Amino acid sequence: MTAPRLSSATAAHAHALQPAYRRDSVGEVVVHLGLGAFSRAHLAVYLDDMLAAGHSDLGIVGVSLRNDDVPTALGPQDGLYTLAVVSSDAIEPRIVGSVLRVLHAPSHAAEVRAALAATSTTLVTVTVTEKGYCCDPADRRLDLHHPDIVHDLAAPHSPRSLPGHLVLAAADRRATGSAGVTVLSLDNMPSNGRTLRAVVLALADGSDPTLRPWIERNMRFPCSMVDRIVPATDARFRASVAALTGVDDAWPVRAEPYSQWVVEHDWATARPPLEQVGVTLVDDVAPWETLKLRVLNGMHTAAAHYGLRHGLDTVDRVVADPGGRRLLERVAAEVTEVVAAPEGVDLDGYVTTTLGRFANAALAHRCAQIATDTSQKLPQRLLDTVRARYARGLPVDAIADVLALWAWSTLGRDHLGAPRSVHDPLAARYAGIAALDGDDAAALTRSLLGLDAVFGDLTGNPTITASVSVRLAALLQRS
Ligand code: CS2
Repeated sequence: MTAPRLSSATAAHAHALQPAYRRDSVGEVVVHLGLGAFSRAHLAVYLDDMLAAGHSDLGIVGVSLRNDDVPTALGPQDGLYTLAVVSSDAIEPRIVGSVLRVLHAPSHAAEVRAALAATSTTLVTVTVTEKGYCCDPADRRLDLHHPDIVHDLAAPHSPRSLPGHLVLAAADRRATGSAGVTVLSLDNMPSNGRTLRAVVLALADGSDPTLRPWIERNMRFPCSMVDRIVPATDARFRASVAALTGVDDAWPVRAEPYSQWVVEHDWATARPPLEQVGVTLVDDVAPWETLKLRVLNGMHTAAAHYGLRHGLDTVDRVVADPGGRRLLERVAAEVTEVVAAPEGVDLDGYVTTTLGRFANAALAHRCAQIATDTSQKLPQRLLDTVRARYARGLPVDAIADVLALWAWSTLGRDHLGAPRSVHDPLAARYAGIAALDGDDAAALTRSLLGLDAVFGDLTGNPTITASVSVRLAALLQRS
């Protein structure tokens, strides 16, 4: 017999932890933009815990800005989905109920606009990944030539971009006298809130300059640091969740047991007591985010490209490989030498815990997933450490190895030399560079490290270029 599809009617039959509250008495107060797996395994779970703790005013309207695959999967399930927390010895399924409604922005434009403008909406949360901010990764300023920004400047009432939706929300809220709103980014970028505020203000200046003072007065953009490893869902995992719970979920998500969220105090309205569900509230998130981006995400990007080069498809396999583990430890050492630990954090312990999390084989976290969009990730994950080291006259060795591995990855080959697709906003640039420079390591390195949107003030830096070139030559020789 096939398992029944998950929905409000069937959820109670699932062999899984159930929402510990009545969903029909929960109010829609949060609009979440970008309903990917990460937000469903992180934000929505913290809010599910808040709802269970009796804070019934934190229901989520989930919005997918581009693809309709999540709304298509979760719509018939009344927004319900299964989170499976996986470790080497256990898999713990839980039905998450905090997402009350699921919308696809291009096909539900009026509903999305209404939800963002509603007085009852006091919190807008965001996970759209780095490229959704429509800025150059190096300087994080709004790219006015970005096709979605060009579109949104011309047609501000039918936005496509994240900043476009927020500028329209500001205009609508000003027009209707709606109260202020907190816009909380959960994306893996430095100063994510400040970056978001800057792109929203820059777009507003281009479409309706009178909005700026309203936004400055009524919208707050606290920064936050998020941490939980959430690999993409595949068909096998979906089948194993159905077998375990007895209910078919079109898009369950899996995550490691570890979860962390550090959020700044600066809210437009009364802040819900998130500390009750394990959120750390701080005045300044910077030390937390710097540590996490440079150590954890830096090692992740290193693992991803090492894995691609050596035919190791998942992060746990890289950690189990002596050369892979050594590279990650060397990267961590280069970072921790020049990073300040947040109060109460022991750097060595942080690195050890992180490597232990990477070793979780039950996650099957694919290197190819982490290597996606590396051009958007390099500045904050690795290049800021290069800058910090150069500023102190320290050399860069392990990170040069990683940059060489990334340079090799841009060629779009697998470890056996077969073609491999590269998923990155700069994929076409990479292909152009490869076509021109062939396998000439020095020329390739010059071209790739000449990408100023990525390398900023390190563009063409002779020291790092020389280090990477030598290493890339060795990688190409062994191809
Ligand atoms: C990963 C992150 O895909 C990636 O780039 O490095 O998504 C990572 O799993 C999270 O930041 C962990 O908190």
